[in-house]
Amino acid sequence: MTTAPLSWSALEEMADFSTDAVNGPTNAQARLRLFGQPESAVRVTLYRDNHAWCPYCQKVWLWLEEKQVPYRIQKVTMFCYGEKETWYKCKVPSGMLPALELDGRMITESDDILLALEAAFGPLVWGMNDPTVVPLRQLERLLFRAWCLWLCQPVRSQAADQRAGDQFVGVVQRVEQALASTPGPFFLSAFSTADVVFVPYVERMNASLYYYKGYSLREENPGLSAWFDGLESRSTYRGTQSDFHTHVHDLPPQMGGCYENELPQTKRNQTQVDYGPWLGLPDVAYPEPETSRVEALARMLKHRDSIMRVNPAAPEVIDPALRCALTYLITGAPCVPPTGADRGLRYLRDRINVPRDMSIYAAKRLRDALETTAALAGDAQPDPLPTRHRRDQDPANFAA
Ligand SMILES: N[C@@H](CCC(=O)N[C@@H](CS)C(=O)NCC(=O)O)C(=O)O
Repeated sequence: MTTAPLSWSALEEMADFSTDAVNGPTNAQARLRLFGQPESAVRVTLYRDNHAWCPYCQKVWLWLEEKQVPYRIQKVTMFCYGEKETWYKCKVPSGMLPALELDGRMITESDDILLALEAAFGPLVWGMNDPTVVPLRQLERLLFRAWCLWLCQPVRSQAADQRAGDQFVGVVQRVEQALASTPGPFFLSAFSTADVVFVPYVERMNASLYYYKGYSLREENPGLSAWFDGLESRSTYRGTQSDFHTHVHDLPPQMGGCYENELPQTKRNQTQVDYGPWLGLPDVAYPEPETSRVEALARMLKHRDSIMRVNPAAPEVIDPALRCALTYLITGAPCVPPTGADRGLRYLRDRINVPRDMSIYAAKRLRDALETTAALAGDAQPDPLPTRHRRDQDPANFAA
């Protein structure tokens, strides 16, 4: 049975979702984090990317959240998304992120930032220069280089791709040994700086190798699988966690290209990441919270004007079409959108960004609602996402 789209005000009434961005769980929307302390306690400003995507920013972000150091957040545009803010170039002429102001002193380079934070607030269990952490930091860089060699070199032949993959898996075996050599799921006997250092790129490796190489890092390696599960037991990590779709389409401009192989598994993985079903992908394993749909609804309603303004479909098409998708999202009743809405709904499906816009399960539910509703109108797909830049995501179009 199909239904008529709910009005915006009826949808508003159903969007009963609120969180405390300042003192509640880790989230990508906050501009201030206090952890229950007074604002006068703030000594730190983190300059990070608008898209909550930059891996080096995630490292510092997670550290601050774990240590519960009160801080402000200033968001800056990355080059491939749009124009870098002039005020930021005055502070950091290279425009690079992250940067951190600590007691009025500007620091760049994520490792130097963590060292400065450790000096001011103490280490996250074991510090960056601890003799147990240093070899793990070196192993992380080794893994990073093997990943780049596999992912970011044009595929000359399947044999060459296989060799680069074998080399990467060889380094993964060393990571597995490191994880197996301590009790618990983490790199040392408790969650620490060592884990924070691995998080950003291992999360991006998991996504990109699944999509471009047909290789499931999380599923094929028991130590890393347990490590991801351990991370997901922490609300700090969940707040910074992205999904496969976001990563695989954000990485190419940042990395100068990601190159797929021709394995049938790669094609299957790409189909699932791009067209669904999104539930069941190995980008998350903790149980879905009951609030995922209502969270997606609330986030959509907050930004609906900008979302509709940048959509390629005409306003008189995308307005009811979006209400149809949100009606399905929140009631489960299919709602047929106007003719011609399929492309516009899928344009949005491709641009939900985790965790910038919402958490991972909320995004999966919303992608599903958009795709299910689009399919009732037709099979038109939007243009493929750009791979050399992401100016379709220019934050200037979404400024409050
Ligand atoms: N070595 C630096 C690397 C930082 C870096 O590469 N940042 C990238 C983003 S991930 C950046 O700011 N690029 C400029 C831009 O995209 O605007 C660090 O550890 O902080």
